[in-house]
Amino acid sequence: MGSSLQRWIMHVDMDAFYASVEILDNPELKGLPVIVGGRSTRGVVSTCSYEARKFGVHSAMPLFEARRLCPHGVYLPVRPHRYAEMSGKIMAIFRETSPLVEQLSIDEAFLDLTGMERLGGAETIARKVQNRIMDELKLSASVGLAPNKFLAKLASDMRKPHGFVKIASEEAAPLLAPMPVSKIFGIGRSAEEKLKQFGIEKIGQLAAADITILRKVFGINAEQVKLLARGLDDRPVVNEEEAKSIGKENTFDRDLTDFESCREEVLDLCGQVGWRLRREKLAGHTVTLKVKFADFHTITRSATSDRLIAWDEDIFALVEKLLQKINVKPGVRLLGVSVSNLFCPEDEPTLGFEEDERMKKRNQAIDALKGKFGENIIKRGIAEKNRK
Ligand code: TTP
Ligand code: MG
Repeated sequence: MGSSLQRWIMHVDMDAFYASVEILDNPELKGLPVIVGGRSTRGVVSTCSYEARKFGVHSAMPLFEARRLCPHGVYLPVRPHRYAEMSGKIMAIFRETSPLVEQLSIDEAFLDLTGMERLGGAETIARKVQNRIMDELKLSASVGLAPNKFLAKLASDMRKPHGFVKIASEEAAPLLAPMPVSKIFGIGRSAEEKLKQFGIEKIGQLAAADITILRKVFGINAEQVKLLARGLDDRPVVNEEEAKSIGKENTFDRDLTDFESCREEVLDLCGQVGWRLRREKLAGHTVTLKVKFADFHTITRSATSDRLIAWDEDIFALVEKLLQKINVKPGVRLLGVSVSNLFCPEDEPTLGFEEDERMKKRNQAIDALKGKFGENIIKRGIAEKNRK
């Protein structure tokens, strides 16, 4: 990998984050199955305590199903501001620890701990971070420490809750070999199925696979996937500039009161944001939907994806979900869509698979037209029919 300095990357992911914050604020709930969801989440579980997981309850499960599996659980509505507040305190500890912190979502981040030997070395520092979160914030985090991002994230997930897993370079290949290929982020259902047709189900088989076979499944990303399968990943930890985002918003002449017209406007905005992103050769991990209501009350809702997002369809898929959770009946005056957590895709493997290829072609065709005739030449999808 060129560099002589051994890299140490730490990945921290909070345990049952929303539920843990609820228990922090209501200590009498400690040890009980606590399920958080509802109100602004359209009846699905956001997360639940590990006690509730024993009953089979998990994130994104409909609440009625959770109630069936765990009728004696404590059901609480989400309190996004409170979680964001605690998230800020956690991130502050990270930023005191390392100058290189990359926040991935509300409850997880990478910290680059390379070259901190004089401060006691990576493991000492990583344990100190985990202890500080417990001592100062009374919250439990799981930690992975490894020579790269891929392994660090894998490690933090291995002994949840309150795990601490360190993976050394030489341990990576034997550890990965028996794992299913789906453990590699970016390998979804369809790629998994294709690999299976070639008899590849375990990461070890992927690491040893013929590159021409992998090209059939992963296209230009085949080499990258093969490196990941061998436990190699040289993506840097990137300080995200929170202020940096690309977005577009639209104020309407008349307030929108039905979901369908909001959806159309949002689709149009996604097309504009996607075009701007691609023009700047950027892609992002986080999409944000901003809604200003008739009474000027404004809310923002964000979703973060492991994958880099730059195609209109990907942006829209996430934003549409966010929109579905919002009651637009009171009247929507303004809608905005933005993408943040930006990177140059070349810096990161966007494991684009076959369904992405069609999307890519479609987006590129639109981009070519917009580049030639200006941004307003095309409105995306359903928005087209209602415009002159
Ligand atoms: P996660 O880190 O995926 O889950 P978690 O922290 O609750 O539990 P774990 O110990 O397995 O890490 O997500 C962080 C928070 O994001 C979670 O507490 C609630 C929210 N969330 C949702 O609202 N919906 C979802 O589908 C998921 C996965 C998370
Ligand atoms: Mg978590």
